[in-house]
Amino acid sequence: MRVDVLTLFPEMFDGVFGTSILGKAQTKGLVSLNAVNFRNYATNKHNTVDDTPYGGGGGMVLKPDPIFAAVEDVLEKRNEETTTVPTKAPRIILMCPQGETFTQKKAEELVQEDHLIFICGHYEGYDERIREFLVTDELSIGDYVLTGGELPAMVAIDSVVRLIPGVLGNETSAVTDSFSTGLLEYPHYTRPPEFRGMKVPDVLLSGHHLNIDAWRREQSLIRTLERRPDMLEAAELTDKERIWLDK
Ligand code: 6GU
Repeated sequence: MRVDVLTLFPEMFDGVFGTSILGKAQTKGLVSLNAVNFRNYATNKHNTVDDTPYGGGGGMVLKPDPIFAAVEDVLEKRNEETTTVPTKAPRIILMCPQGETFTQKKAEELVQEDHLIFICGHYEGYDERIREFLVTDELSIGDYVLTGGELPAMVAIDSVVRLIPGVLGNETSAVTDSFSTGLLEYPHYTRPPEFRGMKVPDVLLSGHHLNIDAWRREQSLIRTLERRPDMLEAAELTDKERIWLDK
């Protein structure tokens, strides 16, 4: 997969793209992550990328031409670097508070793609022609306001890239973690069996794997009921489990 991020602050991505699991994923050749400064595509002599809105009113609006030019250049570069014939059109994703809320389901959809292009702004608005004629998706990460789309883009990229096969060392962890099962995770323990009088539940030390699986499932159900009852409706539960939860 290839991921390009259009931003005025490409240096914000240095740490995230170069470190830990995302850095390793690139070294392994599983993903290519690039941050592009779209100010380099400004067409006026002061390199401005925003302007006052037609019709008046406050705030500045991101101009369409630098964004379109940056996307076109990214596509040209991709075609030069790709030896195989490019097949799939990229997903062009505008990060904005008005977008669809990003979820695990959206991450699972985006990991199927070959090429993602994220657009991050710091402005009151984007020229509507960017939305109408360029982007395929508009994403927000939740109902709170941030100063720009960079942190939200990093959140989305991290959650998509970790789903690429081979990126996580332990392939079962992406399948069993919260949200993929539709339930919150059960409690985890490691050595020592007793720490300052606080004990690990006996069942986990028993070596009885059927009992351990049953305990973990029950703990997941209890935790989800207590913390996120809204998730239970969509979760895959047996009839017995639904009756047990209704009690
Ligand atoms: Cl994508 N952008 C901004 N500025 N704020 C946000 C957001 C995006 N998602 C949640 N808050």
